[in-house]
Amino acid sequence: MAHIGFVQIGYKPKYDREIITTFYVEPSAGVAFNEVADAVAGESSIGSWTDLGTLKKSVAEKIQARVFYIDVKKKIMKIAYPLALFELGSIPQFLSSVGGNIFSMKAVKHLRLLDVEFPKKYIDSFQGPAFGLAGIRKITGIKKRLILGSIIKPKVGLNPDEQAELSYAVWRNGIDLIKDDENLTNMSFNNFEERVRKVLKALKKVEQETGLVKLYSANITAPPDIMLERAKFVKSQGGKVVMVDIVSTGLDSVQYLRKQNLGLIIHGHRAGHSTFTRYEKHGITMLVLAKLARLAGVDQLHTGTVVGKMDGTREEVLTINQLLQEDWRDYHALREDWSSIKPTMPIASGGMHPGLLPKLVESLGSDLIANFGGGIHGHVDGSAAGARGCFQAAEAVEKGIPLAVYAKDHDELRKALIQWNNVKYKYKR
Ligand code: CAP
Ligand code: MG
Repeated sequence: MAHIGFVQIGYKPKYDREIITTFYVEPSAGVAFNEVADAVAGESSIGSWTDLGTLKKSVAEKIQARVFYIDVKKKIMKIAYPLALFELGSIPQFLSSVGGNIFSMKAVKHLRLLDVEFPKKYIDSFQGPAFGLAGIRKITGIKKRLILGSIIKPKVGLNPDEQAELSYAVWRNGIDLIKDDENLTNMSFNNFEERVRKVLKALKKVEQETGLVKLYSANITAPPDIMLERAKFVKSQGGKVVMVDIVSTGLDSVQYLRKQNLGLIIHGHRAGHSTFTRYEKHGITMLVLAKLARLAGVDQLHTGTVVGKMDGTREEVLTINQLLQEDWRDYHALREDWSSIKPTMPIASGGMHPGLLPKLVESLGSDLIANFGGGIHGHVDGSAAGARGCFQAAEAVEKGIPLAVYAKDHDELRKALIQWNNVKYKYKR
């Protein structure tokens, strides 16, 4: 019976033929690091808890996973998985192996998939975004500046007429993109089709009046058959964007939607990702989720703000948005050159208000969408004024003028700065 050793320190990974993963791992009490490394690499590839008579050594040599790097002090290990272990073009199958049983093993106290690197052949088996960052800029005609978005608030509670009216006001006052909130789908008092029809009618009116291109990201989140019907409906009404809660639906539904080639921008909302990304010692990082979302076909993805209300460190968000480039092999996600796969546009959202814009741009640059919910609809003078306040803040940042100076003759910005002056989000974990 063949004994397969999955720890092979010194093995040279084949970046063109293997998927390379980086894990944080803490063994359970009484388990040695090498032992847990062996168990994780085995369980996520071809091994079991015992040697197998059914596993031929010649086969194992070709397709076994190999732990080729271990840092016991930092609790880090790297594993190389031959491509033969994976079904090309299938995110569910990928997750069933490197995101599967290994997280439940008793030998493992904590395990976290920190990063993954895919070879070209694997990347090429996915469609990726239909439009991506450059495509969105082309559609909107916004060449370089920040794209401004607004989530209509309250999340749920408005009817389609109210939502269309608010959308009109916000678009008319400088906002480029309106989106539904993550939990607004097809509600008893806000029917999906009626909402889409009315909001898109308002959109066309604003476009005619201003000559600008506006976007409406309609939340089509649902079981896949219904989601597809909704996407087709959006298309039939002249819509250009659909939003999917990618964790709630699963990335396979995103892939399915992308495969229909409907010519719609896919907006990825990540609600729920922290159920597995947030705990620093266990789970799968947002970086890995972002890479998978890009493969699946998400054109624009929520990745965090650093300065807003949602969790996410500066380094993490920069890494996902791919602005840290000291070592390309360690820092790549949304914008790395993935041959046929287009870059995904980051969306900064969550607790944003005009006063935070300079810091946001300082940290993350302006090649992204900045979204405001409460920061527009909570403005003392209402949503239209809130939109103007955000637009003025963006103008000031673009011109390099401090907000306090710009606010002197920009009333809505001045009021927003006073209103949210004390909102700092400085909570400690
Ligand atoms: C923001 C938001 C978004 C979060 C998601 C909300 O509204 O609509 O869903 O930004 O977080 O419901 O909180 P506010 P992330 O502007 O009113 O906060 O982008 O980090 O995934
Ligand atoms: Mg939301």
